[in-house]
Amino acid sequence: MNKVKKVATINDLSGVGRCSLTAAIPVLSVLGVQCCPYPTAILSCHTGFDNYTFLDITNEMISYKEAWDSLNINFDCIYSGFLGSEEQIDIVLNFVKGKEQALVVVDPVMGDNGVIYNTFTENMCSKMRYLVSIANIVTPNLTEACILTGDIYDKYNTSDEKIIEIAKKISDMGPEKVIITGIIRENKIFNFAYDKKIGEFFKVESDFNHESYSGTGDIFTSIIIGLLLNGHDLNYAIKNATDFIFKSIEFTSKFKSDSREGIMFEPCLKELILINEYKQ
Ligand code: PXL
Repeated sequence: MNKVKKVATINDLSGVGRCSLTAAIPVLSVLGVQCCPYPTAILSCHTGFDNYTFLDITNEMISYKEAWDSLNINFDCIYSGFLGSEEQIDIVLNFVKGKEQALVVVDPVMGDNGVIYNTFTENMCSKMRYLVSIANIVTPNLTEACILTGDIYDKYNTSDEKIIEIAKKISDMGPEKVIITGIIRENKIFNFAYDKKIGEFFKVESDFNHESYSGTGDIFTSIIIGLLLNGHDLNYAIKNATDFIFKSIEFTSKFKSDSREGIMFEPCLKELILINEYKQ
């Protein structure tokens, strides 16, 4: 076990838009966890912008893994996010093999608001279902949860019963902890969690200002990972990740910013230090 926990963070590097690695690196670092980037692609901005460059680095990922494996680096956690091709999902599956000690967290980045990202094919969705099945923790939004289970995305039917049913279906695929993020009900937004081991289901709510910012899912999952690796429980992690995002949105909304630029979380990062230090 590492004194400072190590997270192999498989995600893209997007120059503008505060998502993926540019969210994971600062958040994990401030939580006292080492973020070891395993990049999947390099983009000038994330894909929500009208113009961006996209350098796929699938081939580099293979030699990157081989070099890491040859050094027997001991990761406490493997965290995967945006994956650009079927081959990249296979590379992640291969990377996880033989690292049974690592907590495997999969954010199945596939779509949002009922729409699948146009880089995501049906074959990639099937492979993603397999990757989810070998994860310990998954953090889909409702769109992604429905893609995983085959349920129809219906933003008007997000009753607790429906979300519990979907979370349990995902959990039956394999993961012990399923967190479904960003369920909107009028002026509130909820994150739901189901923990199969203790049979517990809970939800955390926060105010919703009807503005959707990029990258909040990546910040959320990074906070959950940092807090869990430091020994906090899931309920505490979700409550504080939700509050942190709410406070960052509150700050961001004071300015006329482009929501694709993400939330201005930088001035709020210091709060994560206090949240992390607090032990009941
Ligand atoms: O935050 C999800 C995400 C990550 N990486 C890239 C994206 C997106 C969402 O659009 O485009 C490149």
